[in-house]
Amino acid sequence: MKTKKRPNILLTGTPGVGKTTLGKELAQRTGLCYINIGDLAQEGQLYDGYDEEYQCPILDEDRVVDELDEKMTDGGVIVDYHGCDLFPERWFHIVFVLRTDNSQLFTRLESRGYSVKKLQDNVQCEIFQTIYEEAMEAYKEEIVHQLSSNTPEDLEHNLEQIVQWTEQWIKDHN
Ligand code: DAT
Repeated sequence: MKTKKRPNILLTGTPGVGKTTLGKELAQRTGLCYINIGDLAQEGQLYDGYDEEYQCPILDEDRVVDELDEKMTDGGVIVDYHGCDLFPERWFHIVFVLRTDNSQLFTRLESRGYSVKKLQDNVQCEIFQTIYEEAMEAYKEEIVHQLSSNTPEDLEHNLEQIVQWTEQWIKDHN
């Protein structure tokens, strides 16, 4: 029996913009598989050294890509990560860059107990739209979309839009 073709979706953006919240609910509503790259790296210890400045392990990007490649080729995966140029371009059918207003993002990250430096760096990353630009360079511009992620209403709206897009993609490709 041939299984249905399903799309791969990348959710990216600065830490705290709401990728995990959106991704998990999206997986519930679409039946796609949610993968958080941070958790995957932690579970498999897919690290290559330690960043003293940020006090965190450095992701071994090649091993992350190797680990996921087969699953991504099968399709039906939602990937959540605060970066996007480490993945093969062919993996994704659509890329969403979540965006949050600075003051709102600051409050969310503060409640995570981030250090002052990490807080400032992340809010700056959002101000300079670093991840959006990374996505526009790494993928075809027409598959990259920005989503406002400030309020619960934004979350619901984004969910509805992406569920609809996913259903349409499945219809069109099967
Ligand atoms: P990320 O995975 O991008 O780091 P998250 O999903 O963990 O972000 O969300 C960070 C916090 O913000 C968390 O407390 C939930 C909240 N949040 C997420 N999306 C939101 C939205 N659209 N409106 C209000 N709060 C939101």
